[in-house]
Amino acid sequence: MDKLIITAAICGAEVTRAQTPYIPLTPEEIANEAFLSYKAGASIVHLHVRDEDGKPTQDVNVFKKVIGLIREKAPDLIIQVSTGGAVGMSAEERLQSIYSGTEMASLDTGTTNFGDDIFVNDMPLIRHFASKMAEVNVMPEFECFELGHISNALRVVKEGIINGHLHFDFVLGVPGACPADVRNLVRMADSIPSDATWTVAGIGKHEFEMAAIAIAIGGNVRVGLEDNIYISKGVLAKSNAELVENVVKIAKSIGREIATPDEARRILNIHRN
Ligand code: KMH
Ligand code: ZN
Repeated sequence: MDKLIITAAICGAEVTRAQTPYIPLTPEEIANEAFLSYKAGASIVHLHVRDEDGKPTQDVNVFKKVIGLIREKAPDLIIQVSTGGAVGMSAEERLQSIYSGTEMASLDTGTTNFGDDIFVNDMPLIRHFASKMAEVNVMPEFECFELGHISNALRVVKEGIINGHLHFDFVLGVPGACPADVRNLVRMADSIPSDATWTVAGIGKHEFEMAAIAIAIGGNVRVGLEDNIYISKGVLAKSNAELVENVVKIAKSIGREIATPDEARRILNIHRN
């Protein structure tokens, strides 16, 4: 089995200070959380950013600022910006983040219910985002909230828009989308090409259960305050690093080693810009 790639999803677009006082919002707070997660064992950070009021933004200048701050402290950490942004943002607004000097970006490969909202990712949008990422040499991570989203990702590959190594993130447990269940995870992992890699983001209380299964069967893991704000039942995580540390503990307990950022680059066949 390859070493374990841990992604830390630092703040997301939806989590508020009312839900947890530990959610980082300013560029400095986000960069510091990214650094602490890296020290704890994360090799990738999945980044959203916020504006001065703490609201989600896809402003490329804010991404550049945060990425600059992260690189001062953790120059080798792999940055993966979100192109999902927040529900209701326009496609062009969402896509700005790929022009920030990032190595990777999320590419959401299907429309889904997202709580009470609809997160829109139709095929023209998916193709457009994929081709723009290819143009600037940004590696996509296919975010799949449903089994059918894997088929959409494979369509853009078949159409020749995306080439190279394929990496998937199965986001399981979003209200309105595919539940976080071991059979669903295994079915999705069995549905991607045999030379592709995958990670799982279990949402809410499913975060560590999904992580443990992925660690055991050769997948990779995403954790972070974007996906889950609790370290255990009713106890808020004080930082993203605490969530990462817990994944490292589970991995070590069953003998799976943790990848450094450069080892993750080799596994994912990423070439730095
Ligand atoms: N905030 C969600 C609506 C991504 O980063 O690509 C979308 C999201 C997915 O977080
Ligand atoms: Zn995200």
